[in-house]
Amino acid sequence: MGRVIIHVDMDYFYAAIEEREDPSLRDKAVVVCMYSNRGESGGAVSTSNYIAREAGIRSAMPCKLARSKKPDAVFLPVRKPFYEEVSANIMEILRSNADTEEAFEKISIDEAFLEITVSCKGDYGLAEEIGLRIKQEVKEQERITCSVGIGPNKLIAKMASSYQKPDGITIVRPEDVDGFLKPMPVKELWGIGKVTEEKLSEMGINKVEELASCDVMELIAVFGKNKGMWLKDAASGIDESPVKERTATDQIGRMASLEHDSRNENMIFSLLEELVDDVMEKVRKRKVSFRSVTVTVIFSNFKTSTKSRTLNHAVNDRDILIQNAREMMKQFLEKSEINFRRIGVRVDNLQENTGQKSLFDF
Ligand code: TTP
Ligand code: CA
Repeated sequence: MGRVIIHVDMDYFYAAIEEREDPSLRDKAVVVCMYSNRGESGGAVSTSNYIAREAGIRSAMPCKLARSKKPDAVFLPVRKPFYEEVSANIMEILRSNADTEEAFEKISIDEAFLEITVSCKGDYGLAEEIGLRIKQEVKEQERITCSVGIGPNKLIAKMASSYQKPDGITIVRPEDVDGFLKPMPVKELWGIGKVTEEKLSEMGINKVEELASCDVMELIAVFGKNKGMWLKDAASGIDESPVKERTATDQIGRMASLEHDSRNENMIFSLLEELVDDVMEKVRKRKVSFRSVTVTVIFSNFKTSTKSRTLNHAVNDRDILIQNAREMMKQFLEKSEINFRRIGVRVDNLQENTGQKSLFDF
């Protein structure tokens, strides 16, 4: 049975989060800017929503230029730590849809691969259902949209997810790979940069179809063995690289909904214990320790809040986790009168275990 891989890419991620937080932005052009120490006049565009893109605004463009293209756009500063919280929640939703905990690979703040070969039994109809379910879960739980690509390997899944954006889903079955790839310009192949594109163009190769039929020896002569073979494979839709977690520097987290929206301390703390147990099971399985603990609450009005603590040193101790998580949860309960809808707990700053088991070893 061939593999079935999903790639998920959030739509206009930073700007989408800002729209979610302030619904009055929804029909306006929104530009998220990374300001430099020279203030508003320096700085580049991180991203913008699709209304702003229609005015020609692009990532990495100077904010000043963006402002001249669309003076009535709303310009907001980047809030990276907040976007990272949202990202972590989304990654947990995605990971929970993969075949196993390990069949998951985050590749950036808003993109990940997951393997679903076993869950869909190799059937692309079932795979599409899983893709739609993921889109729905992300929309319901985080209220932002994503685009999904499904294919027989990472290369095809990645390219499929950008085929229909925003809020799209594109399925490329093994028998459709050739038809999908061949008409594309070579620069659309995931992994081909500007320099490679130019070198290929000098060789008279502009379309994927031309690259696929090129003699591999000719490619090796220009690009070297590894790259030459990779180009030939990629153009033929071949990619055997596994979906694999990259490092332990990630985080481990769990979120779940309460039985019903509530501020009942017993109900909240008992769910928190379950989440902590799930997190600890994974911490042990991955043989890591953690240095920060984060608690997230999604309120019944869908507002999301998080609190984090950094510990003196890395531990893998359930008691320390539950104690910190409970304390932060208590602060949420004291501060807010709104019912809780979902809660989450997460550990970050992971380190490989070096032998010590708990705080007592320090
Ligand atoms: P992308 O996935 O490249 O872009 P996007 O999610 O904003 O839009 P799309 O709908 O086309 O996928 O990048 C993800 C986030 O990374 C983006 O929201 C902001 C950030 N980013 C930068 O800060 N600078 C950049 O130059 C780019 C490309 C992205
Ligand atoms: Ca994106």
